[in-house]
Amino acid sequence: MESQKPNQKSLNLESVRVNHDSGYLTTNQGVGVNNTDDALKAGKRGPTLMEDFIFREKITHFDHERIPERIVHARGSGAHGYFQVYESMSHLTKAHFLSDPNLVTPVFVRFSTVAGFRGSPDTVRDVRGFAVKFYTQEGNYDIVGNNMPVFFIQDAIKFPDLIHSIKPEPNNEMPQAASAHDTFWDFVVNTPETMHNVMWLMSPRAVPKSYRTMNGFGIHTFRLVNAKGDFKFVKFHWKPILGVHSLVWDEAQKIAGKDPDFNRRDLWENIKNGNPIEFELAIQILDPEDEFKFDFDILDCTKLWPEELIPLQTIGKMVLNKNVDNFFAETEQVAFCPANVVPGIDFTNDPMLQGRLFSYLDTQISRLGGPNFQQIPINQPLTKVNNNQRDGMHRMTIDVGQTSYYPNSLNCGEPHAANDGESHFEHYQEKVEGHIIRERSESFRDHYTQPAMFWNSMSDWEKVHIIDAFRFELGKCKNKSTHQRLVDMLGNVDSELAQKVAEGLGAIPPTQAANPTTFSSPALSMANTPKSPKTKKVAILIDEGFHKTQFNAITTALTAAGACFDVVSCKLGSVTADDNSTEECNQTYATTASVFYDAIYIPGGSHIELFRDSIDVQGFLTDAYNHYKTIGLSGEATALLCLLRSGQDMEPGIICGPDEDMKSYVADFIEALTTGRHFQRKIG
Ligand code: HDE
Repeated sequence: MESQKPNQKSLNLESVRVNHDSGYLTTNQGVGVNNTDDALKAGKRGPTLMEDFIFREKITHFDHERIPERIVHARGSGAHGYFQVYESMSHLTKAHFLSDPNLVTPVFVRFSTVAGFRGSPDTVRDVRGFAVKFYTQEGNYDIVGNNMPVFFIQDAIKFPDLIHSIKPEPNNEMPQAASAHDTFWDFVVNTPETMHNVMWLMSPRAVPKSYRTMNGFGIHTFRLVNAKGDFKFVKFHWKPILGVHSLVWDEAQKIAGKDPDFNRRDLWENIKNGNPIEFELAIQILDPEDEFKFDFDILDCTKLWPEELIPLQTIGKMVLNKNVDNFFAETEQVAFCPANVVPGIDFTNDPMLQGRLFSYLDTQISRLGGPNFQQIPINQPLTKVNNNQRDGMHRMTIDVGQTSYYPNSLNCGEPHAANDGESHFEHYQEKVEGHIIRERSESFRDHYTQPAMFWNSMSDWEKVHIIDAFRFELGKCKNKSTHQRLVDMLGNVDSELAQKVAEGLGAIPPTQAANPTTFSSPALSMANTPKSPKTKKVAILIDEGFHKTQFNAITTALTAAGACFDVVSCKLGSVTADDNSTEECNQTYATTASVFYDAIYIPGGSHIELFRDSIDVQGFLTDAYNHYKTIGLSGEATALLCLLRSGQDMEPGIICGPDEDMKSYVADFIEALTTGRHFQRKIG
């Protein structure tokens, strides 16, 4: 059930929604059509006639159904919702939507991957886009962010090179949606400023479990300006209430084949089922006097602000609660732009941000076919658009009147320049001076301290993931000199990391390894993220003769904990339990797999005899085990322990039992499910 907050101001999409559930077919001119299956011909087997305007119109429209996909972030999924600030932030900003806790601001969010084409799988190793459009009462405001707090390069002029290197190679258009190829890593080893974002890209953050469980970051340093004209530097963060959770690499690869829409489906179904998708907005604030206080430049977007130095303040919440009606009209046609700001929020001189302020408007003009894309319903602000811009491709409004210029007398000077009492944007009057120069600031030169801090902050399992990822990615590169150069680069980050990657690649470990810092930031590790059983999904494997009481105990507990489950068997339909009652199976071994679940549970019963020799059950158990997931075996099902690599050993996340009434068994299972993955388990 999709819900809407009672006083949620809705977007103006209602007037353009068209239901096609009744009535007769027509052409685009509204002329009725009684046959849409046969073209007009001279004789039943004769040539098709040019005069068939019905045929020509239908085919012509079809021929032009596609628009250019986004050059980056082509693959995305969107949802509607709302944002509300917890307390007035008017001491920091004059933005209305951040000043009034009673104000409910509609939002549209688009999550995306970066490198893949529009039809590429969701679970590839990549940065994720996290773009939010706030339809505020003072105009549209966009935070066009990513799920990692830093970026690969420091100057926007390098962006085409970065993207050309990561996209499929131009001679053979391979590989799709992957950084694991020669050109990307060739760019990396020639561009040391990429090191920090590359560390994040090799970490589990690059394979989020769902769009609901990843962070968002505005990345750049922005400015908040209050009514008095005072400003503070600010960084924006989105924090998922359910915590930040990722896939493991083997799982991500399997899902990419079995369900390329995995993240999109998860978002869609959770909204459809009425599960709140919640992110808190948090900010880091820096006084202008502290601009030069740190060993990094706050205008350098390859650096983050450690939370331990500049703490996060949580200021509001965003809830996504409505799916789109039409993917193309909303998710595909939405146009984000970092230059979309409202009074009270302003830019800084970050050279990446400055470049982006140009690029997005420019790209929309070719992607959406002209300068009027703001008039597409999903892009329209709630406020009245009032100016003298006219005409152009696909103009939707009929602009009435004789004048389309300012100043004018013929229209009594209207529309007029906003007065002091009327909401309007004024740029912060920063004093700037300098020589015209094509150079990078000295303060942008350190490329290794923060990657080292990131590495120091990782838990053991995150470190293993990172080492394996480097070995995988570079292992896919044919050019051996790239291997060595990357290992040498890693030597500037951490000697152990460089050593282990070198081992995997058959490269020479760097002779001079330097660890530039011992500083670590616990906030950067996913090990410290909130954990919850809510919306987690369990596969319950059953067959004829399963133990109904045990089944009921688990399903009741899962529902109470806000988790959900699929009942999986070798065929769809009902399966008879030991008490002769029946249970409906909604998935089979052909339609689903362990990789789609957070845990599996097998109740006891006579079906265990069948399960011992079942390749399907064994497959489920092996994958769940190797992906560190909770495995629940009760009653006779404990005999299946022998199918696990560990044999009879009790290991973390393997819940065997039960006690008489399943009470403590069920509690243990839910606790293990809440924990998530059991990385202490030894695999391999
Ligand atoms: Fe983008 N980026 N970008 N980017 N970006 C686009 O705009 C660009 C950068 C981000 O769901 C494009 O509408 C340049 C950083 C997201 O529709 C394009 C530079 C961050 C999305 C573009 C960057 C982002 C885009 C392509 C270097 C994180 C998808 C289609 C200065 C803060 C938004 C489009 C959506 C999309 C340019 C770097 C995030 C070409 C030149 C840094 C989430 O305009």
